Amino acid sequence: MQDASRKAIHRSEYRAPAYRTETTHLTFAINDGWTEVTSRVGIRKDEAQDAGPLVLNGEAMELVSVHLDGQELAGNEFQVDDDTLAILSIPDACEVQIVTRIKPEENTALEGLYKSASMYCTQCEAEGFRKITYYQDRPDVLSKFTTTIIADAVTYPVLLSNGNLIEDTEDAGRRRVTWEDPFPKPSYLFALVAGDLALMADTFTTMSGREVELRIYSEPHNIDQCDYAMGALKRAMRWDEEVFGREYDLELFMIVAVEDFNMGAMENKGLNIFNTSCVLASPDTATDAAYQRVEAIIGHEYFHNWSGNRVTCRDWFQLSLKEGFTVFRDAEFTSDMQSRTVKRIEDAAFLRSVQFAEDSGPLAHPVRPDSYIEISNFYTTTVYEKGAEVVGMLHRCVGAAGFRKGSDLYFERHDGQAVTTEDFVLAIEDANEVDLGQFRRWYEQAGTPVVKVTTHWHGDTLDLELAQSCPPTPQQPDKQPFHIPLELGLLTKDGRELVDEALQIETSTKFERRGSSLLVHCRDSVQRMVFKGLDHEPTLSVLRGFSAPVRVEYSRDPATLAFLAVRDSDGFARWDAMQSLLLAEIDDLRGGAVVSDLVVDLFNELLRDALQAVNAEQQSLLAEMLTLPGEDYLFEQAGAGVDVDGLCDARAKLKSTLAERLQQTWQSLYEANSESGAYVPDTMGTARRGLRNLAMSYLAATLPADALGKLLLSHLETADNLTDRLAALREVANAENIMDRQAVLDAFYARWRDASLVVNQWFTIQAASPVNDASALLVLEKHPAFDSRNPNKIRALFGVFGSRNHRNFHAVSGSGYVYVADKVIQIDAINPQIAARLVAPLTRWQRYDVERQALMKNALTRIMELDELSKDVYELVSKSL
Ligand code: B3K
Ligand code: ZN
Repeated sequence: MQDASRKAIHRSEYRAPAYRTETTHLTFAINDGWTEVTSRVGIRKDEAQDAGPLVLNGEAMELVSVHLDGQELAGNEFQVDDDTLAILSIPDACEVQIVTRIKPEENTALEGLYKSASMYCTQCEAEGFRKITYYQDRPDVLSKFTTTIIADAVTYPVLLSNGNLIEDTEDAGRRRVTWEDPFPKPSYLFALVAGDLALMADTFTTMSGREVELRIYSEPHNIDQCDYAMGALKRAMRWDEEVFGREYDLELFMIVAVEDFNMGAMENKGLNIFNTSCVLASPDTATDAAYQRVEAIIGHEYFHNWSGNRVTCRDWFQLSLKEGFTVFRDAEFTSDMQSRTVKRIEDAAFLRSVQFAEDSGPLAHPVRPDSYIEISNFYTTTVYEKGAEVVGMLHRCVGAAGFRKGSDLYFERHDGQAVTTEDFVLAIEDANEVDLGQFRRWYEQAGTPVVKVTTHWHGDTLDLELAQSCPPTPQQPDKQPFHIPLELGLLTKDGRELVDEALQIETSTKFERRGSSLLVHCRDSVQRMVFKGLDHEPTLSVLRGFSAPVRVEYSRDPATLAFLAVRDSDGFARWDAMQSLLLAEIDDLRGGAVVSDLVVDLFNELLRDALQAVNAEQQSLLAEMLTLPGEDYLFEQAGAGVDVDGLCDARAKLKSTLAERLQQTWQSLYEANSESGAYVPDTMGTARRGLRNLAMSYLAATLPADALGKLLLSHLETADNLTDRLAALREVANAENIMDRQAVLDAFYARWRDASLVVNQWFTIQAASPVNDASALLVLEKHPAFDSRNPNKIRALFGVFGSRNHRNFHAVSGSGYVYVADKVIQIDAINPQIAARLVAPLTRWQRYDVERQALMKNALTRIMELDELSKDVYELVSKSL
């Protein structure tokens, strides 16, 4: 790898393209072992630009010929290097034809055109199209595509591309089809699929009465697992009409499920391609969480048709323009389909444990990054999830109706354009006549802001001070104050919401009433509010609804937190109070304390509520509240010098004590939720299984080995769905002392060996088990079902070990770090994007003790010293060392 290709690209260097590619005609002749690609493009000079040569991007292919307006170019009329082809002299308007040959069968990076099982498919975002043909592979070049595919008619009866089918013929055993996409699009939205696929078809009538044909394709043995996705697609299409006024725009919408895929799914125009794990679902192969994920991702990719495809990104620094907005849209969709409160809790928990860690480490970057070496590394939780929080704050600031006005204006103004996050903010601003000047810092400044809350009670008055700060991040030592919308409430000791009553407030801070809360616009480093005329000191509830992606520093005694956990009217705030209480408790346990009666009593009270709860909303909220904070969140919260074993031990101690002291009640909860009819992945069934499996996991923390073995076996054997089976299998895998542990795991594999997605879960559970260290992983990776070329399998074993098996990844011997570094090196030679994902846990070395730091740095240095290192892994490792 030469240093040249490791050069950073800067946002400030953006220049509009000097040439437009107005039309693109592609012909793919697919043969065994090689594919010939003919690209015929209509090029026009942009008069406003200073045009030099026409520089096309292209990598890793054989160039056959170049024609300009029908004349073949001689070798001295163009220049080719490792990643470009430049045509030196170009008329103002012309047609360029380029013939290249590629080898999809040898493409293990799964970018461009590649083969997955028996089918050909593509992945072009962000820069995969340049592995198909020489092209202006950048998102601000929008072109109308016509695509012809020629392949063996028997082996590849299904030939798909974007848009509408306009030609379908057969000659001498070769099938030839042509697709035409009427909407101009950038190359990253191009897609092609060729295979022998089964089809599930349906229709959808749009809000204006047009009938759209819906098709989901998969390998034949999976087609009976596509009906849930089809239902979700129809719900998403209707929801986008109702909530955002967005109607689908082609006559056909297709989804194809593929086994080998680097991420979840891809929103190619009219032809979404999905990882099987994000589209297939049946009671035996998908958990409740997987059903929810299928619905969310089907929605996400569908919503991109407007937020991403009709209006796209000017350059890749604007990635959050489409991703942050679309994650916000899919979260709203899920909130409307499932439980809004639980979705908010799940999203906040994920952000806090994963994005906060990213934002406080060496790879921290703004939602709109300033530079990158490899753009694939910037498909991050900051760009996606924090980006969605930023859009959510805009929504909160202008309200639902104002936000809709803003998004309508955005889509109307920019339909068919490639734009920036600034254009998005401007549309919200213009539609609502608000000043979002300071708000824009959320796009510019990295790091998680801290809001320090101080209260002071005197006489009949509560003084409140909110002070914000933001720690330094790479290249950004000093931060300006953010515009933080902070939602708060005040509770009387009998649980009344004071905002509902006549409350005297003195402040120069802008705020507004929102239901039982105040929405306070914190814009200065310090904000003060004074609440007067109170007859006793109220309890302050801050960050209701997780109204901003910030850390709150506010020390409260356990009794106050317990009160909020039970009495707050905001479900998120109840859960959040519980989290704060449990974090403090775990910290005390680490220091040698015993579990407090207050926590045991609170659990007892919530357990009783869970036993009496009648609706799914209450049950699922209580299940969240009764779940202990995850180890990754404990590590993230611990700051520097994480005490890995101390935290894991303290958490385990808390769990076993709560299990033991409340064993009867857990048992009752288990039994009360055991009666159920046939499996339905609805909110009621999901909530009941959630409570029952939670109860089982607490029981597992206290039952003696033989009783536990019996419980788990019966749970496993009587289950009629994967959620329950995996809940039991996880406890089996985590239990060191169950006699037939290995036999149960083997039997599970033998039963489900043909269901690839279930086998992935079987690997995942073992890779995450605290019983399994790196040596156990070495055995697992030799299992015949493991495939080191399949991203789902790589994630299930290597990814999960590094990100979820904290005790063994961080083993003091260093064996976990050595193992993960070995895997990064192995996978980097096959698939750099996936290797870069695996290396992430090692890049956080600064957070651990000195001994572990040295071991982690050794592992990183060993990777860095490789001769052949992808720029994906190079960028992450070099930035973190
Ligand atoms: N836009 C794709 C992600 C592409 C990732 C490229 N490395 C899926 C999505 O976010 O919808
Ligand atoms: Zn997306």
